[in-house]
Amino acid sequence: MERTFLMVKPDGVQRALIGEVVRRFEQKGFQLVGAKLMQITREQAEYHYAEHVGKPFYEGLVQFITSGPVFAMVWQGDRVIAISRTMMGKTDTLEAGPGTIRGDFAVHTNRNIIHGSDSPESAEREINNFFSSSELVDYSQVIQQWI
Ligand code: RTP
Ligand code: MG
Repeated sequence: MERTFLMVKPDGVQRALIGEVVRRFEQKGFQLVGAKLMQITREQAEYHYAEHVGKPFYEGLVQFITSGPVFAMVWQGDRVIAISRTMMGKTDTLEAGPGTIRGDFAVHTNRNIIHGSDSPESAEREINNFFSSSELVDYSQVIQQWI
């Protein structure tokens, strides 16, 4: 079962969009396996955005992502990495279509509500940056199915 790291960024938390984001992924059919509201450290942010070091937007990006609480999540399901990127919409909000999270809620590319892993390698790396294994549930251990 594929897993991905998704995060409601500080703008999304402040705009009260946590529930809206969670609702979309639940209704799509993915399973939430871990979640927490947290203030990320400068070190975590630098590790998370290491691929962007040296780009003109890097420093602003790190400042933004550490500027307030984020809602960090791990979701699982078939092709969840690619499908969640489609549900998020394009990075450039001009190209993020209606019906996507960024298309529906974001105007500026650097205030774009949500992060999602872009590959299996980045998903593993990002999950480990924000969660310990004890914070993730294993649904195969569930004894009774209620739904
Ligand atoms: P994210 O990592 O946050 O999920 O976003 P992404 O994959 O869609 O985009 P990425 O290329 O990884 O860029 C990370 C964040 O940096 C900001 N950005 N600004 N040209 C620009 O001004 C520019 N390019 C990227 C965006 O806020 C993007 O989410
Ligand atoms: Mg990215």
